[in-house]
Amino acid sequence: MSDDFSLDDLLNKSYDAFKEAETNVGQCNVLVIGKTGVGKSTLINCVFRQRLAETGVGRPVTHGIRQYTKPNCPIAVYDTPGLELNAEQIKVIRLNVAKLIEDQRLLHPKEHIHVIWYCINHGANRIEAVEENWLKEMQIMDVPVILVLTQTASKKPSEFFKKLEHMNLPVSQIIPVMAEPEEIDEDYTVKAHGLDRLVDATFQLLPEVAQKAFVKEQIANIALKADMAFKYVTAYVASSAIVGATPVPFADAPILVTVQTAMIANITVIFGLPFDKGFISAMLSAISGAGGITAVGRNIVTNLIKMIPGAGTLVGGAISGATAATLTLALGLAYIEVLKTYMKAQINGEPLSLSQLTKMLVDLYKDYASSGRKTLHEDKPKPPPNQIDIE
Ligand SMILES: Nc1nc2c(ncn2[C@@H]2O[C@H](COP(=O)(O)OP(=O)(O)OP(=O)(O)O)[C@@H](O)[C@H]2O)c(=O)[nH]1
Ligand SMILES: [Mg+2]
Repeated sequence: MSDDFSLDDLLNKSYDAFKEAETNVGQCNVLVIGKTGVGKSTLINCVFRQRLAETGVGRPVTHGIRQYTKPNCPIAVYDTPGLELNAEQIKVIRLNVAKLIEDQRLLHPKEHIHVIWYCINHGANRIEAVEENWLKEMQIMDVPVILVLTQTASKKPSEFFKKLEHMNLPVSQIIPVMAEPEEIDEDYTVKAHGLDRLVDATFQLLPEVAQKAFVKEQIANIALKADMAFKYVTAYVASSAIVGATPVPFADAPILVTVQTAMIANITVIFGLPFDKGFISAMLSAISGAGGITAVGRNIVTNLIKMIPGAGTLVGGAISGATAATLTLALGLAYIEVLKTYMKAQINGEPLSLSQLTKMLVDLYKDYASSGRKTLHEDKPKPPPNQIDIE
């Protein structure tokens, strides 16, 4: 019989699992290039949670290139602030960008420049020859480039966008965005758009070493976080089923809780949330059906089983593989849904109390466990692509 955990044990375990998950996120390096004023800083700040570019002037790497990082943040953004398109300056920066890419390539794959966002202001309505040449030069450097059309008012493909598409530029994709809402006048505001697509497209281009760090730190595409977290849940469900393949004596239920703890920790990290003792305690209390008790581990499993109608009680004092898998899947899916709601509320500045969140977790868990549903809830359908979002 394995020892059971107290709430404190479980909190410590959760903390360790969280730290472990954090050390496995890798590192992602994004290089943002574009003429001064196109909106590079605005873009960086809107995509990444830590407001990287806003936190000061960054560290000059070489002439014309600055690096933005934060402690414990697995993202580094390189920016070319104040870039004018005069021949002299372009020449220097082009050389320095090429050198940066080559130098980093000599290091561990974690340190490579993984993707370039080349920004052009949509309003400029043209691409200059010097920029076109630069893009061609970048092709040789073998780093994927996304052409970002910044400050694009309309979601409808514009003439400029179509023209760029026809130019067959050496870029992976051309993505129009409006990073921040733009007030046209007191009655009209253009909504932000396109960042979720930019994040999706970037993710597809990243090597594995950079993917998790990128998904974790960006806040422009919550569905991408949920999708990645879901893949982890699937893996944990498989290991719960193995734990339960020979039915788990109920006394060993804490083993199942250990698997679930690691799963919850990984989901939390993918959502880019810090380890919050109050939040985790509240969630644990909610699913164990009580607070401040000693044998929490077993209580959690008993309670998780009790919440599945029909699963009834433990057959012969053991948990079957199927039940173990059901518990873990329902818990993982419910937790992802809670974090999705929580992040969206945070981004929109809507208050959401701890008790609302814990109630949501319990309700979703019951719903998942009893319905046998095995997928996440869809986000509300996107508006048709050609709709202009002026409100
Ligand atoms: N509303 C709105 N304004 C934007 C957007 N992008 C840029 N701007 C505005 O354009 C101006 C320049 O944007 P920055 O992000 O500072 O441009 P930058 O490319 O970082 O410029 P440098 O640092 O000089 O190279 C700012 O006043 C921004 O508010 C956007 O998506 N929406
Ligand atoms: Mg800037």
